[in-house]
Amino acid sequence: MSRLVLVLGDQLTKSLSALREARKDADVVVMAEVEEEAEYVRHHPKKIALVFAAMRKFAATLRDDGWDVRYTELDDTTNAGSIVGELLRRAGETGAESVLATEPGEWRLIDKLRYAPIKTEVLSDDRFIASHAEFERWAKGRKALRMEYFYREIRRKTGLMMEGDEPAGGEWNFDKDNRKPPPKSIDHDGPPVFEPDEEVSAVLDLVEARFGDNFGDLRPFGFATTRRQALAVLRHFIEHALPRFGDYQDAMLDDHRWLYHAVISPYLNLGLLDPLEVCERAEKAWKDGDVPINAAEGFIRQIIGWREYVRGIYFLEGPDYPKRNGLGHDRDLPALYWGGETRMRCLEQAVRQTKEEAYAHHIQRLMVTGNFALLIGADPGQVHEWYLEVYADAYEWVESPNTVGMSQFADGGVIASKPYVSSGAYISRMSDYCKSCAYKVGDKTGEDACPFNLLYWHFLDRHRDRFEPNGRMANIYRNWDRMDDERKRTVLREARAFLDRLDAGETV
Ligand code: FAD
Ligand code: DLZ
Ligand code: SF4
Repeated sequence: MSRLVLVLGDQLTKSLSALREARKDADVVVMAEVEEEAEYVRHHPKKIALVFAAMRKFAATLRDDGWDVRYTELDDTTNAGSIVGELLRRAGETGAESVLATEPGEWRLIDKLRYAPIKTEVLSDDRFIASHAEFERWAKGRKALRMEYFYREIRRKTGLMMEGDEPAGGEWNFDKDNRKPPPKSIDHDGPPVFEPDEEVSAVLDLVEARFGDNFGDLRPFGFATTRRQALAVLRHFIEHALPRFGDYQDAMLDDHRWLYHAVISPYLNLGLLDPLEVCERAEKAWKDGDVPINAAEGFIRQIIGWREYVRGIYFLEGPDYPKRNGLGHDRDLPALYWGGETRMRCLEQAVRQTKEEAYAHHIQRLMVTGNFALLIGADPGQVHEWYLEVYADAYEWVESPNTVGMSQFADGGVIASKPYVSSGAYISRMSDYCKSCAYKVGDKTGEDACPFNLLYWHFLDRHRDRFEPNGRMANIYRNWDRMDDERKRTVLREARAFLDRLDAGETV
């Protein structure tokens, strides 16, 4: 009896556990573009186009390999509209009585498969370095689940950048050499751009017709849509950008949106690139003497450290995680997040880039859009939905720990030991945004004062009970207490006035 082998839109890997387990001569692969996945949030049109185009091309390579692939396009008249609906329809068509699947990256879909009215075997997704069991073992009994210690375990497990039992270069982490302010000039133009071929163009037309009203520009579209193209992006990054990746990891520049970042997260998360192969190539570049140790280690840590760690947290913490609201924040996310007018240059830049590219780098996400949302007390559920919608690399397993945990502190400190908040000084140090802003980053109060300067203290003051006992924040509260009372009152009054203007829908 044949089985159906489900391959989801972010499972585009030939060595996927379900494909490894299946029999080419007997089983039938099911892939489907469905409304339920395309509409559970209002995804950026570029993200939908990337997923559909990559799915279509992956299906073709499976057919070339001899698989019987039943592929449903979104506009097919027989499309059942959901993954489970499509499985049932294909079961009727083929006579298959069971489904073989690889665990989806989201509780929502895991539940749908669990309760599907057809026998379904779900295999673990071993495209990650740490299994759920390994992460649980590591987490068990620990007071705090800090990424750094998990990362060291994974270094030992993979042997990446290790010399015997010791970390290469004598240190686990070279961040002290990273995070320099922006350089005067950038000698890298960003990732390769792929002109849409006939197949990609057909997807773009479909997405324009069906999702053209979602936030974000569909064209120009230059993402890689095949493994071969994704590998070209990786090669280009390792050769041209990795050597300077560490140095300028946190920098932000008006005229250089890519800086020295890899822009490979969309491909890693779709399954077109494998995390271990990516790290091995970076390690080789360091061993060959082409890349300094701080760059190679810093890059590898993002992937085997942060990426694996946030996935571990998502599955460890359970389905309620994205709904947490540890600080009780409830302000609506302002219109500027969807391109509404703002005088704040840093936010305007981060949102414009997001709209055009479905991409912003980590510090733009964390210290500009995330920092502002946290300071104004935005509802973390809305913030979570925004991040899930607007980035091409956004899937709940990776997006929600970064947003709800790292950025909004809404998980009560599972991920972050203190909230990622800053005044304008940090943004000014790490970017050139403030130079062309209507506000003055040097002004702490007054009409032109940078809103981050006001909101920073307002946030700390209103959450004093929660954060004062945190030893890592004691100095900050001491600084606040040292300010004279009149100045403190002015800061808080002006911050409140700013929030009132925001709530009234005025341009800020
Ligand atoms: P680089 O800076 O070149 O880093 C290399 C790789 O490391 C990335 O491709 C990515 O796979 C991995 N990586 C780096 N940081 C993280 C991290 N914190 N968590 C997981 N992987 C990481 N990343 C996503 O893949 N999907 C998301 O939906 C997502 N949402 C985020 C939301 C917020 C609020 C924040 C602060 C971060 C989020 N990140 C997310 C993490 C990070 O911003 C992106 O992985 C990174 O910007 C991708 O661009 P890049 O490939 O150029 O990364
Ligand atoms: C993101 C996405 C979109 C937009 N569309 C589809 C789709 O039509 N069919 C599909 O199989 N997968 C899609 N995906 C990816 C899924 O939403 C993803 O598998 C889950 O969110 C779990 O990570
Ligand atoms: Fe952003 Fe403030 Fe700088 Fe303007 S002055 S760009 S609002 S940090």
